[in-house]
Amino acid sequence: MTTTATRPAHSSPAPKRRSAIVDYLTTTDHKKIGVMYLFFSFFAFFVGGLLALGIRTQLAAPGGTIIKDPDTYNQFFTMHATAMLFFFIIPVWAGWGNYIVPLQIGALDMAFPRINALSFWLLPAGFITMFSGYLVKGGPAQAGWTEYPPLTDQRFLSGHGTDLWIVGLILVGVSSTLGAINFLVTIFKMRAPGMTMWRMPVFTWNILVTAILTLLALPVLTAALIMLFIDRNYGGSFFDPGVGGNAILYQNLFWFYSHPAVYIMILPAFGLISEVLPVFSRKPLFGYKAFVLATAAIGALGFSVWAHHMFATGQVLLPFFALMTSFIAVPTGVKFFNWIATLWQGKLTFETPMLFALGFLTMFLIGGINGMFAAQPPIDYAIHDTYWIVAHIHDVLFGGSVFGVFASIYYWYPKVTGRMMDDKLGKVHFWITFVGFNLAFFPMHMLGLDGMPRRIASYAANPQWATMNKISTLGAYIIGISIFPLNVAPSAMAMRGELRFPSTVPPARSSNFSFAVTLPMTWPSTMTDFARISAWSFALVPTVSTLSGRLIRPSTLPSSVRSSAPLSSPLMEID
Ligand code: HEM
Ligand SMILES: [Cu+2]
Repeated sequence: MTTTATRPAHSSPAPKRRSAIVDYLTTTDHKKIGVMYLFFSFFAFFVGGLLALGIRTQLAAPGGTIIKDPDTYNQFFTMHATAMLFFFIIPVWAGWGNYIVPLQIGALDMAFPRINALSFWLLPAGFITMFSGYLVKGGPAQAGWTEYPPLTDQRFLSGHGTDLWIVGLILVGVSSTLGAINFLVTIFKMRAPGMTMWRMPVFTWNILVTAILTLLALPVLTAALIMLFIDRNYGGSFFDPGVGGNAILYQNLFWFYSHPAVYIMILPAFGLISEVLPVFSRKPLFGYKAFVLATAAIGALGFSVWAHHMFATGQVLLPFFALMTSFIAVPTGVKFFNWIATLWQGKLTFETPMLFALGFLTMFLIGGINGMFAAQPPIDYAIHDTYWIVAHIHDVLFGGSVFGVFASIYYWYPKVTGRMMDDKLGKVHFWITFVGFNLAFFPMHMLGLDGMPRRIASYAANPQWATMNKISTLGAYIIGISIFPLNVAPSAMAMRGELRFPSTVPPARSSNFSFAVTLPMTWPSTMTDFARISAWSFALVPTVSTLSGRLIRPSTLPSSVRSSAPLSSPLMEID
């Protein structure tokens, strides 16, 4: 690497006294932008969660309970999935990527800080656009998060909710594209001297592959959305077979993005889990290179399997897409071996991030296996559009991505705030979530096998369906309750005001360079301290010399680290 730019000590601007709000609204600092992404995505998680509880309440008993009009139900599951996928899971990882990647590679900030701020602000804009559908005649989008034509044809959905959904998603797409470019340039061009590609932490690697997927796949979705918009509003006929169009074309375009998008949602979680397991096993990650290559392989193969979502259309080459889908299990299996071998004979401790990481391993495994069933066309013909698919989606997205998100919150909270989250409450949070999750989603396998279709607002009085649905709804409420300890933990800690530096907390055992820099972004008690946080993370560009136990010249560390971590040797070793 030839990045040699150093920052003259005097260039740090004299801190102006600004209110924290103004500071955040105008910031281009990757850490603050990262924090805003996190807050925004948890807000969307909350909205999506409320809609989920509405869905589950409705399905608690045959015939439906609260929603009288099926259109309202359709809007619920459409906006639930939309909030969860596009405004929670994808942005939450962009948030951590923003915060963590520059720190992990020793970059001063993201490559294009202002574009970075724009990427963030496009998200609330997209959210408001889509959800303003609730204010227009006919309500918001309601044809499912896939918005397939002909369901979305003007003849069936003439209100503007669908159009607002399309425009909102295009805004989100612009946000993701700009974000991906920013990550790529930052990672390729701004690594500290000595931070070769093969020394990059695994989380950064996963963000890199995610960014490549985004950049290659997203234009196809954008094209499909624009075509759909033209069909609906300007008399286009791309997808209308009645006038020479092709409805299946939309599905091809949609899934050409949306299958890779499932890796956009899960790869960062893979990266995070690979940071957490070594720390709480006291061992380095087993097979770093194999892990990175498997990530790349998943990314590449991810482009050849989109049509497994379309088996039942009868319009795709079944053996090819079934085979390619089964191939993806191979690099995914490699990762599982990496993780298990990392745990093997380690000195395991079970703090909250580790519990969520182990929850991830077990639940994502189930999601991988029930996905393999769906990948076999003869089986898929039977379970397509049943609750089996809903079980599968949630096993991978909730049991996988969301468990990863929770692990990341407990793991990196001290990095962001300088404080630990309450581990006892964290454990309570984990166990309630784990039990609620399995109650909510496991019965859906049985419902699916028993033929209960997804996307229905009510069902006939079938005793077995009724029982399974009751259990599932109970589980959903337990998940809802489990969120409380998570909310209580930060405030409880803030009140106790216990400030611990990363050198005394588990993350410091990470081989990870980012923990060499303390930047407690303390809040809420000391909101005004924001102004005092320097604009850039590193006082000088650090030098990195090995993969694990990275050696960093102490003179380059901020004084807060130097004073809190006694240095016995001229070089500080982090392992
Ligand atoms: C509180 C936890 C959750 C519960 C109880 C829940 C419940 C449900 C239910 C019952 C459906 C099926 C609706 C239907 O087909 O009629 C559904 C659909 C869906 N959910 Fe969730 N969900 C939860 C969390 C999540 C999360 C965290 C994600 C993603 C990160 C997610 C993504 C989806 C998707 C993509 C669909 C498919 C919607 C469609 O068929 O168009 N859900 N959810
Ligand atoms: Cu797929």
